[in-house]
Amino acid sequence: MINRRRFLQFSTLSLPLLLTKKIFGQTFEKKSPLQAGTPVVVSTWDSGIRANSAAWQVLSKQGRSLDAVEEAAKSAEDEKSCCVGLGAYPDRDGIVTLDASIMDEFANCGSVAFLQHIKNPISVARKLMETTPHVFLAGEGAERFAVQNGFARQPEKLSPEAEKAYREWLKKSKYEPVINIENMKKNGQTSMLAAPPVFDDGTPNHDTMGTIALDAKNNLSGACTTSGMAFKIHGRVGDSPIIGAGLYVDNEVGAATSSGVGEEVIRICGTHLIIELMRFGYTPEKACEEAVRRIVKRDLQKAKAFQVGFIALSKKGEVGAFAVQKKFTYSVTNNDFPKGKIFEAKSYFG
Ligand code: SD4
Repeated sequence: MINRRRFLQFSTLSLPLLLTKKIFGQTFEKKSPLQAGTPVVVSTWDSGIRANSAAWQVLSKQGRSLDAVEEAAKSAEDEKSCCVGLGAYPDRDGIVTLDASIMDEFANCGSVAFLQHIKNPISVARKLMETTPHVFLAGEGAERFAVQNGFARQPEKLSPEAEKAYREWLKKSKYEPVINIENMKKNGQTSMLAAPPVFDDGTPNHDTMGTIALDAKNNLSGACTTSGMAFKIHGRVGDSPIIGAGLYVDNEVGAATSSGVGEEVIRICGTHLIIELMRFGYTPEKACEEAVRRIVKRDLQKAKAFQVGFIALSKKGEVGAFAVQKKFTYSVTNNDFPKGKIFEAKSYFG
């Protein structure tokens, strides 16, 4: 529902007419900003505003985008949430397994998947990228690599919130991915698996954190970190640690990342597709839209019941996003909005 129109100065270059709307009690820009300039950081979801602020500490001091996106991901991993880090919801066996990936301006990349007991998977991914010839480690080998490189092995223990959600899930043991899990209750919806937007102690919740950034030297990087789909089959890996699916960066073109049902993103090599479309002239938003259309086209009926959202950033500092369903939000922080600003992506349905 559009409730007002106004001009918004997003950059020194453009004064686009933007439509705003109110959801979850907050005002979101409905149309993507066209030009966010340099430096800029963009993260998935409204909770991305906190990840962005960690990244902005680096970017605002002329720091490197790679350091910025790692800080953003770490800040999400350190917070309590349903969907990132060791406090997140477990798989169907009650075990938390984590996926993360990182990519820099030289197309160096590092990923870890199905990693247990380690607090900051994103830093393990970076370590792998910077100190070995490999790009992807999984499971026990990834854990061993982390410990050998000084990462502390944490005890296996669910957070109280995850324990509660898991016990609830065990009553039916049904795999039921939830659209916009982070924002469900804000939206008046309920589900057995709905994560609270705010935990009992006041900590705000958040979903998978994908972050892309362009630094003052005009270099792009990206990071993505998640516990994957709650109550997944033990060993399941989603799109987030797969380069070209949940994250892709090409320093000549742009960077993109995703959130939502990873299987759908993997099938179309989502973020690689977006970057290739941008290479041939699509704006970030149009490229994200085309990726969403490919997903939806494969199975229209099925697509009505899941969410996938993409965000993309061009080498010129243009920002765009698109999602299958409504209410996919993302956060942008730049010199115009040093405290960050939340936008709602356009979507295929709604
Ligand atoms: C996955 N894409 O593991 C992740 C999960 C996610 O919102 O983004 N949830 O498939």
